[in-house]
Amino acid sequence: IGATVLGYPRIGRDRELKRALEAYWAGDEDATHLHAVAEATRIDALDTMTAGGLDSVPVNTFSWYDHILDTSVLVGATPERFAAVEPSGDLLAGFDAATYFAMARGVADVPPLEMTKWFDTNYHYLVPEISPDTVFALRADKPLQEYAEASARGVNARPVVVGPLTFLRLAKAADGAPAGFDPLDRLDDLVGVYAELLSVFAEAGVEWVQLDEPAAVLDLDPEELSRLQRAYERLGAIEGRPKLLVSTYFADPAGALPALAATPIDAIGIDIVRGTTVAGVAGVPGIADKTLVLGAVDGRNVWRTDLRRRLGELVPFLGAAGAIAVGTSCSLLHVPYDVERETGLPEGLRESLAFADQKIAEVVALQRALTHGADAVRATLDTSDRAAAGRASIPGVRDEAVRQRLALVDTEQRQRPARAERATAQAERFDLPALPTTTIGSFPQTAGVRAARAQLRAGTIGDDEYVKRMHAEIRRVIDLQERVGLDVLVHGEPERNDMVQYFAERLAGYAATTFGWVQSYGSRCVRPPILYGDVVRRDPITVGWTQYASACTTKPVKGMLTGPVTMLAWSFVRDDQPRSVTADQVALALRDEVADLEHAGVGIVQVDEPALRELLPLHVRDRKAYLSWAVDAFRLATSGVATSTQIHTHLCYSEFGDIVEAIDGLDADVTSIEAARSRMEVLGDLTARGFGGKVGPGVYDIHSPRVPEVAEVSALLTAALDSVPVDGLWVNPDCGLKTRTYPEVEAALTNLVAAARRARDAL
Ligand code: THG
Ligand code: ZN
Repeated sequence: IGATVLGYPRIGRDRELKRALEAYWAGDEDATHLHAVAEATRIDALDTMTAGGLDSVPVNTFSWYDHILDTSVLVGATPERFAAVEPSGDLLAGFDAATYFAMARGVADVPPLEMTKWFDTNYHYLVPEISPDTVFALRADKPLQEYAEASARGVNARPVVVGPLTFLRLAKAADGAPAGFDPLDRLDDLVGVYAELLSVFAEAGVEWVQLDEPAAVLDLDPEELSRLQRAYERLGAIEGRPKLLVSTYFADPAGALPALAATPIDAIGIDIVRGTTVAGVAGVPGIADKTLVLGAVDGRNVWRTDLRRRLGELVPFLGAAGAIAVGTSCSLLHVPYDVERETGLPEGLRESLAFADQKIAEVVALQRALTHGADAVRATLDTSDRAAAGRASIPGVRDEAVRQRLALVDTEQRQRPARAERATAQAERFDLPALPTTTIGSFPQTAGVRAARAQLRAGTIGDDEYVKRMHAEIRRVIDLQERVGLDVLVHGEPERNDMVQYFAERLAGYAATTFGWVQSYGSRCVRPPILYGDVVRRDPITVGWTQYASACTTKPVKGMLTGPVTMLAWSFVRDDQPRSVTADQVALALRDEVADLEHAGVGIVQVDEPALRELLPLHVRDRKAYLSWAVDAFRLATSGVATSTQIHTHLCYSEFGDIVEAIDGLDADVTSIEAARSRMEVLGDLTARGFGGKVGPGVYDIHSPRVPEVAEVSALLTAALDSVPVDGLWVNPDCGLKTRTYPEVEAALTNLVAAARRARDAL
């Protein structure tokens, strides 16, 4: 295989594909335009990877929306309800475009596939739905077309497809499947389709195929491991098949390695950035006959690889395997395209970074060094040495004051008085009714608000005008909340676009990129900031806005902050110190912000941790340590306040099974969670495990434009009161209201308050 990457960005260097998709969906452009833009991003990827010197180039890593959705299409697992979608007549590699995008986004009466996070990344995939009756059938047009497109350009192309174990492991049982049905029960049937796919590839002249099996790194049980082994024994046995690379990534695949090595596949991909060493590989029966594609260049982060050090880690593998090839740790989907364009970074930082294009060069250099010796790439290694040595002296990487402060932090600074004591003091202070009503923080982002931010950035309006417009919006949000009768108000966050970006731009130690977009889902992208140095908050960030809102009302206004774990999860984080230290630095900055809010008279502060669960390690054995530092950082941020100051937190999901104790450990006074879609089932989980704080289970599903009726909200409140004592229950929507419209929000909140009042009257 030689030098390779496991995948490449696909949204376009200037998000061309995003714009083309949105124009197509809006009906402003036709399919011809979408196809032209899609082709241009694929050709750019092929040309860049080829010119960069890769020996083997991945294809079928493009997607119009999501590569797991593409796999559902590939194997014929389109749920039946999409048969009701009116075909558009436009085709995406032979598949109807309207049906494809309905699976992604839904249409009236046909809900889309569920979306969830891809392992521990910030990428979201569309969950396949599998039932005992799913009729798998191969539809290989897309990978074949992309292979042909690359081959026609003389590219040594390697089709990449999500493997059968991962596909089924990430799938959910379709509605109506019998209780106890596990999508993995269909593995044998599905492998039949993959067998056919391999034959089709062979006919097309494909030499190597990459089957992605990140699920192989999970803690699989013996039954799952033997299913994995059987699947690859079968695929490996196919006569005349292309060579097979099974790539694992995101964690150490130790558990699955013997199963994979025992099969006739040709190569195994291993992510050595996440810690697999030669000791974990050498001696595994069968491994000496395999090619190992070693993920030596980090596909999840943006730091330049210390090539000499990494080379030292690669060399010992030469004796352990049949052959070794150098790759990225995972697809480059998770990093931006090109750091050379980032001319606005702090002094010295760019030289320490590598985005996708730079990572291609790193892989090529490592492969050359392995094949021809370090001298063959001496100049490259020297440059890498200088960058590695220079990183510590980038201005802002070290701030001695922060380090000293952190060194003096003791457990008392992470500890508040007992919950009961706080509850009493807070009840006296706030005089709230039973079942208090509030929102999660953000209100609709109007065109006016977005225009004001853009104009401030462009310099067409000044600070005074900007503040005036934001104040007008805050006043309108406060008026709306008073009108509908909410009890605890918010300022609505008109000044924030992406909350992580907003705080990062105001904290030393963080840098923002200009073109560093990364796909989050479909056409949606984020621009993760780069946390490169010690984190320092120089001035208050949110106090002015919250104070203004407080002055507009006699009701309590809640301050809104983003927690330390989320500030890490949605950024590219320095890898030169443990994340726990970095999280504590962010926590200290937040602690100061919380203190300033408190001094300004803000008695309720919400610190959101929507990403707490996302960073949960894939191996169960690593989870305790993670949750311990994550909880500690939150507590450091929030424990500096008076007993009568009320701390809220918000978590954006409803599956708490693994982390209830940790959520309890955050020790917030009030925790709001998603619950409407699961009809409050999640509360059983919480209370069964002795969750201590007050809870605000969402009673309004903000992910849908539907306005819930009073009776619906009432029913949810009644269900909630089955598990939560009446003095422990808050009433709020599921999540922020940023993506909704004002008419929807006002109607929904009016009904929410009406339902809360009815429930109070009935007490
Ligand atoms: N911020 C960050 N990461 C996130 C979320 C977030 N990850 C999880 C979840 N929320 C992802 N959700 C979204 C929702 C909307 C958008 C991106 C991720 C989005 N992005 C704009 C777009 O693509 O048009 C660009 C935003 C911008 O201009 O900055 O709409 O909230 N960090
Ligand atoms: Zn949320």
